[in-house]
Amino acid sequence: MSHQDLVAPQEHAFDYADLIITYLKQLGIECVFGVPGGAIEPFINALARSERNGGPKLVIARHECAAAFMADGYFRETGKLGVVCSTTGPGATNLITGVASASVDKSSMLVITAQTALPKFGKRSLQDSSETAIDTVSIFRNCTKYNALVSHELQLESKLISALMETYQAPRGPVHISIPSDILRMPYGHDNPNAHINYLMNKASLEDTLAVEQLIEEIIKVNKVVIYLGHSCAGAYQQIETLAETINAPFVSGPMGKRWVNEKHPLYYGVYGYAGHRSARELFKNDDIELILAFGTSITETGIGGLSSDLLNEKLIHIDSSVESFSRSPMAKLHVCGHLNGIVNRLLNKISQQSWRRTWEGIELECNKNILGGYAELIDEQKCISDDIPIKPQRLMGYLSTQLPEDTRFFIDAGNIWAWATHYLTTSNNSGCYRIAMGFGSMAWSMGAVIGSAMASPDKPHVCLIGDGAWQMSSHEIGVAVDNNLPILFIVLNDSAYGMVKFGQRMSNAEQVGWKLNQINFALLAQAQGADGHIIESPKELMALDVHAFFNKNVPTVLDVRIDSNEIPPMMDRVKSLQEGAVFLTGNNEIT
Ligand SMILES: Cc1ncc(C[n+]2csc(CCOP(=O)(O)OP(=O)(O)O)c2C)c(N)n1
Repeated sequence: MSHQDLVAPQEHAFDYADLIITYLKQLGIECVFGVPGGAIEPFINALARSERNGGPKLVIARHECAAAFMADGYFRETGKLGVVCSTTGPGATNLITGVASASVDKSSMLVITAQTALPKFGKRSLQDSSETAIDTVSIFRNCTKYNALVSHELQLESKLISALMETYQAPRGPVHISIPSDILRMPYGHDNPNAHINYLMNKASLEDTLAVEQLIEEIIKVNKVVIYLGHSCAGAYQQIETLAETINAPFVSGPMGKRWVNEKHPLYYGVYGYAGHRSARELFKNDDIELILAFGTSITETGIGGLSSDLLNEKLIHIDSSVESFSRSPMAKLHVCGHLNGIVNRLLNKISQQSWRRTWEGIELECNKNILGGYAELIDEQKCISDDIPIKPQRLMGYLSTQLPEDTRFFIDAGNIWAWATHYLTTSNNSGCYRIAMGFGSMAWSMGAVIGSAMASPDKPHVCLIGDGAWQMSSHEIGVAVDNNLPILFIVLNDSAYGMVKFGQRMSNAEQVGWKLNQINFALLAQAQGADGHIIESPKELMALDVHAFFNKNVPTVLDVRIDSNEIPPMMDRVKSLQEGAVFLTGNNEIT
């Protein structure tokens, strides 16, 4: 909001909308993302009052779906809570894709939608969203952990607290409360909330101690262990790495777990699953493996779900902080529920007491350093340093892997960039700075998410990698980055196509239809939107960029990179799975 917008209209009694914001303030939330108008206005007014007093402020998105993606990005950066709001009817329905994405990817998010005023329920007022109209509460049911209509003002506080508690507990996910506009503006009666909820930040750490003991017994019996890291390994990597080193266990990750690992660690064999590495696949073909320890995974199609059930049946131990994900691994020999850090620490204590020596002696476990400094085996790795024009996407990944600061926050959109980044983008940062949304797989996720993250940490380098199709779905959101002086670097992989669709159709011998897009000058478009923009046509132009200068500006930059549209991304798994309607992948993503 600008300063003119923040002039106080009149004296105001503390109302229920103010109460919600007081709770958000307790949780240290700085931003609420949304689009104003209609029935949500009492909440928007409360946010204006809050911003004047140094509390959470409104960040205005251009579309509610992007606002939800922003809230997801804010959560991923801060680990706190993403908050998004919308008006009734179309505002709420526009949110759905963003909330569904957060649900599948397990992001903490509070979704506040306005509801029709109580006396107008069912009277077909404009944007009626009550249960006899376009019932927005039912629409959110399948993509939220907690979902409630506040039908009396005295319910609001307890329903809000229930929602906040739910979203902070594993498995994380969005919660929704639908609040009639008349309740939002009702006076609360006093100026302070009834509860202090900071303790919600301390997650409960329940641990299945019996299963942990069994886990220790299983590990004591064997020598050859492989470790797999999934999406939910936040904060546990250092201990898992120490465990791997202590027992000399090679480790792999899923495409989303990649963000928790140091890819330049010699025991790291790369990504298993979508667009993964031959080194990781070969590792699992080793008959001598005795145990697979899978940490923080929901056993998804794009990750370890692709392993043959034989291997999983006999050898899998599934360790996660939520029992919910065990329903995906009925074949496991053991389920261990608890805080990953705590479990690994107990294992390490036990192992050091026994001074174990683990060995893979006699087994070929060859992994050489690749051209980007990692140990995963890359397809055609020379392309990562190719000077060919047009620019090879592999070359762009090589550039990003070697030229950007280690703490760069990468946001990867859906499209071919999923495969390019999964396979080639190589970093040693293991603190979750590589961000991808592969659960729901919505195009344009990265555009909102990078903005939400940069709102939380504007001084950290932020890069969004996105195809030209997804960019056209969401490029208007760049206005939010311009308004907020965010120096985000947007890199558009311009191939004038829905490239993933193009290659998917080709690889599966289907009709070649609907993938062509018109050639657009995205640099010019960016300039028209108040950002900086450049077209990049050769590796030489890429290398000449002063990328650090981009991060020190007060506007975003768009690089319209004209990539070689004939390069085939390593995505054969996805094609096979779509063809077969398979639940699990084959684990073989080589293009044949
Ligand atoms: C919201 C949404 N609509 C459709 C899809 C299906 N889809 C996946 S990738 C893709 C094409 C992406 O094209 P682009 O953004 O240009 O990236 P490219 O694959 O060319 O690199 C489509 C249409 C999707 N994942 N999400």
